[in-house]
Amino acid sequence: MSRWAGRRVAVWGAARSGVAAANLLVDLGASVVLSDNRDSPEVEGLDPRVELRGGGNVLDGAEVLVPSPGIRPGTPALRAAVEGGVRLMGEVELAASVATAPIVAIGGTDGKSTTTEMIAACLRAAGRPVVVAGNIGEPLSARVRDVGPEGVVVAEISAFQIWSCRRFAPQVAVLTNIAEDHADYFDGDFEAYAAAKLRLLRDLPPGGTAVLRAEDPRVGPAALPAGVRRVAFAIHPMQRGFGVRGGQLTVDDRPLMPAADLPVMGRHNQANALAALAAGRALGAPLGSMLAGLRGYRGLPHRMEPVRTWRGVRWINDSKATNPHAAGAGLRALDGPRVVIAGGYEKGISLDPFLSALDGVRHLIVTGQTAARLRELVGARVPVSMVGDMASAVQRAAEVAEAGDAVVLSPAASSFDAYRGFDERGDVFKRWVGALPE
Ligand code: UMA
Repeated sequence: MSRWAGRRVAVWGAARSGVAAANLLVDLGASVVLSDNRDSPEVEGLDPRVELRGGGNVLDGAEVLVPSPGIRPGTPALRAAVEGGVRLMGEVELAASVATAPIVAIGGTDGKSTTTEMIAACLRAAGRPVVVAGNIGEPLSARVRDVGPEGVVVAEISAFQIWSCRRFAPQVAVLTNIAEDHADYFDGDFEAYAAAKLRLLRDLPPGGTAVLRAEDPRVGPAALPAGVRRVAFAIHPMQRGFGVRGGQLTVDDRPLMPAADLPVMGRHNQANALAALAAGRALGAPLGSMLAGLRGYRGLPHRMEPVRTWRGVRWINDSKATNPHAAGAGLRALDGPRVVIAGGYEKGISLDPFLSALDGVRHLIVTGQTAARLRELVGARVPVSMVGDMASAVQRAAEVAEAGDAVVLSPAASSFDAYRGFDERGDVFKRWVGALPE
């Protein structure tokens, strides 16, 4: 009998994660109440055995509480529930507890989704059945049982998903870096955010592997549990682990393939590819097959995505650059003069990693909540235009760009000031770029 049989569980947040967790729990025999702050939550695909409540989050006698990632650790109702003795369980922890395939978990601030997709490409090229889930899109609880022990679950894990886990033990954990982001979610406490990121390593089992970005001052030297293998990667020469020397991706300083063979641009993507190779090797995939997988990798939408060449100007959509660090990495991946469209939701974090990547930029167009702050900080270094929306931003970029330039949507901010998510923002950008008259 399942350990959930007859147990009462509350799931908070009736969006994708909450619905998937509730469905999995009733399947395992639990009695589940799913609740949401919205008065009448509209949910799709909910198992009829789940009790759905609107107008606030409830426990209703539950001994375990599964909060959605969108619910912050400081939420008063959640604090009160924990103080009252309820046991917290993360949605990804619940999912992992029923997995029969090994899990590779990808965390860190930047490059998670691309690394996740690259790992999947490497493993598929090696003939392994793969499920990709987690923060990248479909909740882990919805997909974790779609693959058996011969396959691999490749899970992108955000800080929002991991803080609520008591135990989350993937076979392989990858940490890309830890940079400033999401200060608002953790009540302005960067150390709490960094700790949530490092939390991914805490429960690795003996025989498990941690794949760690060597250049990152927190990630490189991170403490590991006993018996866990440490594999380093970096975009500089590495005697041990995965590195780059003389334009070649290397393992233990032996050349593997020219970095230029990667179909996606930028040094940050070299780092993502090295992490993917390290993770795949830890799961037994042969390097040769994985290199073929990387050569065939086509990249994700909204990440330095080429949109159109218009009158000799290349338009690039990097809407996924939702923090200054990711935006800076994308801009550094380009050569030559360019026009940048930036701005978005104000998270109150330092914009320096973005500002330091503006060398050689011909014109900066700012919009959204962070527009005024960006304009003030840039000062006289780069000509700046301030505009009200994406349509005007694309229009202004078309006026100032010259043949040979690249125009990049590089927000350096989340999209929530004007859009439902980075994908909607990127789609709106692409639509306006597509509408520019020949
Ligand atoms: N709600 C309550 N009580 C509260 C607060 C919110 O009931 O106190 C309700 C809201 O009314 C809403 C629901 O909770 O109905 C929100 O749930 P959610 O925001 O967790 O939404 P999901 O659809 O479950 O999406 C989550 C992730 N969302 C967040 O982390 C904010 C998705 O990541 C993830 O893809 C999905 O699970 C599947 O795993 C998105 C994201 O923005 C892409 N992630 C951040 C990022 O990448 O930067 C971390």
